[in-house]
Amino acid sequence: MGKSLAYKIIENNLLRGEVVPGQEVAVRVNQTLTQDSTGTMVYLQLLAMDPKEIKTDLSVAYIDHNMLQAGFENADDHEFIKSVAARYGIVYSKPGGGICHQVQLERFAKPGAILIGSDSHTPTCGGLGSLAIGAGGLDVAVGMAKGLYFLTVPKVCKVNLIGKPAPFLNGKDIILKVLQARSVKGGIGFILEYGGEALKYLSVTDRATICNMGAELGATTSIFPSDENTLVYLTKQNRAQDYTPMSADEDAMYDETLTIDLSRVYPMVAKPHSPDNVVEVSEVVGIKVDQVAIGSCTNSSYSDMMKVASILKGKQVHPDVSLVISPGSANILRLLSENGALTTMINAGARILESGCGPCIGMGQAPKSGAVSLRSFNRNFKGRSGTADAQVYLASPETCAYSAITGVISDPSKLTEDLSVIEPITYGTIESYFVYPDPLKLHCDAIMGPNIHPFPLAKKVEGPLTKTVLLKVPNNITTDDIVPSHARLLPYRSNIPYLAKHCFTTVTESFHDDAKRMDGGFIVAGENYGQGSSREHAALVPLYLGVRAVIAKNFARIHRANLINTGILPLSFKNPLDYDAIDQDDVLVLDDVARSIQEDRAIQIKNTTKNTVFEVSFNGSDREKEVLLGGGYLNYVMALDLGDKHD
Ligand code: MIC
Ligand code: SF4
Repeated sequence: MGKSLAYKIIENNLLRGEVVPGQEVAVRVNQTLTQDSTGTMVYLQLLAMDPKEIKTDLSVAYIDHNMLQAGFENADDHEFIKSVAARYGIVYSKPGGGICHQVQLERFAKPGAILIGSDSHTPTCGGLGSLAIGAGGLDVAVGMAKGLYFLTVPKVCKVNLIGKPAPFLNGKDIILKVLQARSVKGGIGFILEYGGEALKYLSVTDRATICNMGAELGATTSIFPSDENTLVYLTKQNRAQDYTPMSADEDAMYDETLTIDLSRVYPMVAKPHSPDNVVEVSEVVGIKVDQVAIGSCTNSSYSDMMKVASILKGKQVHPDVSLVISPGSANILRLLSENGALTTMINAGARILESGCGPCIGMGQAPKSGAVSLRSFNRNFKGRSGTADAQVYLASPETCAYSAITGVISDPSKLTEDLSVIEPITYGTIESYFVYPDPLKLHCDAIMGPNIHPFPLAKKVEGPLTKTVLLKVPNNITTDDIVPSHARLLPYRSNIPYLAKHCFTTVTESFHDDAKRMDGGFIVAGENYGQGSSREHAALVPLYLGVRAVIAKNFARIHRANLINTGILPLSFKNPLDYDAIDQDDVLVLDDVARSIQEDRAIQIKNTTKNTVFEVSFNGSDREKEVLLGGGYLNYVMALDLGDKHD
């Protein structure tokens, strides 16, 4: 029986286990990437393991998130990451070089390779056929130190693309259409594998946009086969030698199929405050916009920027709109400056930002109070822009650029300009933002400025546990809710006590004080708890505040792994209706918890406030049980015997 592309890549890199959905396997990690806001933790953990050398073919440490240097903190983080990169032979991408996913796509990603990144949008490189997976920081540190990654084998959904897309259509419209069909929970437990007769119409960068926002569906990753379009892209990046044609077998079996007719997809927009709150742009045309932001790892490619320039050519940004543009990499910025597109943007009145995440993670450009901000980004969670009451809409760069001129949300299918982009024969490269490993610096010391603090250590799961429900939250709580991120907080990603003061502040102001007063406790949650970012701070901060278990209807994949890695129990209701019968401040007793986990039994929970009993389960692999019972992943991994399959 034929195999999907995703399963072929897993099998090619299999170290342990069987490729059966729901089973945990260990795979060889070919490449890793980190970015700076998760990177400080990753590299503190790598230092704790202190391997002689890294085991990947290539690891890259990007600086792209914490670019504002309002104080010494971010610069300290950059220096720390740079020094650890030198110590272990990791490529360092300096601030200004570009957004990790865009640069990885341009310079390093390879068809068929397994890439693990400490950022939830790592799947972007699925656009050229890598199996690229977002993971918690410790998983990425282990990927570098031990060359392996543990993965619960997902099911595979084939997304069958048919029909010819209209010229105004962007990969963004296609993935928003998928989000509309499947919701932010719709990809959980799946890899989305794209195929079908319409593949030929999609460039690698459109494919990358689609894979990028697969993260918003909760999918483990998304992947496209590598074909002629991939070869064209790699050739233009001067690395045709990295091309390998890879695809699913003709008779591949899939667990599900979703067909999308691209000839019937129109410009789409996600309304506040969730990426799946999607409608056609035509339904919201005319809403006044205050800010337009174009860029991010979703839509900052050369062709996206060129389409924006075509729309802005000879026009002026509306007087009531602030337009900010951040090209995805220094190389794209260079190309735009050489071919005059940058001049076009400046003439139109755009504010040009350096190549980085910028406003996407609230690193500057917070909109005014109550503003409507239209963004070509991937997340519009409440408050993420840095302005609590801003209304953030997500759309394609074409929709954004057109709306920036008109001052209201506008439908790019009405544009008369020719938006086709003539790509250069070669994109060329810039080496100046990379610091490559230097044999003389291997084993050098890490430079730890005062902003670098140690991380809290996981606790062993022991019972019985008697604690209070500190907080009860609804479905789809994001890691942005658990540990908010914006210009005022991002500089403290290596200062867990500081971040703890802001834990859950989008939900309640009192979580930190309640947790301290009650010496920790439990969190009760609905579905898809911990969706969004990969930040393991959303587990480390609750760990620091004494949270011992999260009892939820179900969990987002990366966050669940982060909870286990830090020794916090992710427990699922046996009967989801029991969620309704618990309130904040109830006291719960978890009996015999360690033994129940060991023996795969349901865990009995007594609600002593309500005088009721209900059951939860852990549902984890043997390894995950060992990690929890042994005091976290770092302990586990330090004692790991790699066996003879791993060289
Ligand atoms: C995001 O887009 O939410 C981030 C910021 O890139 C995060 C990583 C982080 O929190 O540092 C992500 O997507 O994983
Ligand atoms: Fe950066 Fe935004 Fe992409 Fe996250 S989603 S990596 S913050 S550009």
